[in-house]
Amino acid sequence: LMGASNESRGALVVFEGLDRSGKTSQCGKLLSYLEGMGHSVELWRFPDRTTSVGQMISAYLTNKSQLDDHTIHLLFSANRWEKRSMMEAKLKAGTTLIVDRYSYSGVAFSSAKGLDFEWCKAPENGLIAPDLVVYLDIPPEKAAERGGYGGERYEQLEFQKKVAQHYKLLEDSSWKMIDASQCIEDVEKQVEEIVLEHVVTCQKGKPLSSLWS
Ligand code: DGP
Ligand code: NA
Ligand code: NA
Repeated sequence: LMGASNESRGALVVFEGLDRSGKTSQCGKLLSYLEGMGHSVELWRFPDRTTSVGQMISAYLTNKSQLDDHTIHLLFSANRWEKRSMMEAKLKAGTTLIVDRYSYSGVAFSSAKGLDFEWCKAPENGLIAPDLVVYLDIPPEKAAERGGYGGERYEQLEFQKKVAQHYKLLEDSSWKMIDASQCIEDVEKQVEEIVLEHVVTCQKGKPLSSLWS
């Protein structure tokens, strides 16, 4: 990418929220919306279970393996690091990335288990900072009512309540909170409005920055 212009880069748009907050469907809707407007856009997700690190994470989440809390934390982080250079290349080439979960999940879920908050943040240091974090805000009880959880390791109401508390400690100026207990169409409209502004700002040459900025 040497010599590539910083103009007209893609935006890094991250979705965060509790399990069953609607992230995955809203990411899909946003992808179609931006594609329909003629933007170059891709949908990514973390954990990316397709890599070898991702397969270890998947085995852990489905309770097929047991790992020390610190160990799994570092694997989730490694899974983001192994995609970092591709992420930078895509953004610099003008592709907007919609990312279903990122470092905020990493910190919120692990610190909810009792790991030290700053220790949890440290391995994320230097990953690309999102231009926008869309937080789909939903009371844990309401998320739990939505068609039930899938039975993975973290999908339990009491734990999700702790995750919600730790997420709130991570909110900064890049975050937009959306009331995700609204109907799916209202959430979709709000997401579209918020994201459009950011895509345009990045196309005007806003430089990339790093976590935790
Ligand atoms: P998902 O595929 O989005 O349903 O995520 C799987 C589960 O893993 C979900 O309960 C959230 C959790 N999770 C996602 N990213 C991280 C992370 O970086 N660290 C930890 N500890 N948990 C994560
Ligand atoms: Na899940
Ligand atoms: Na999801």
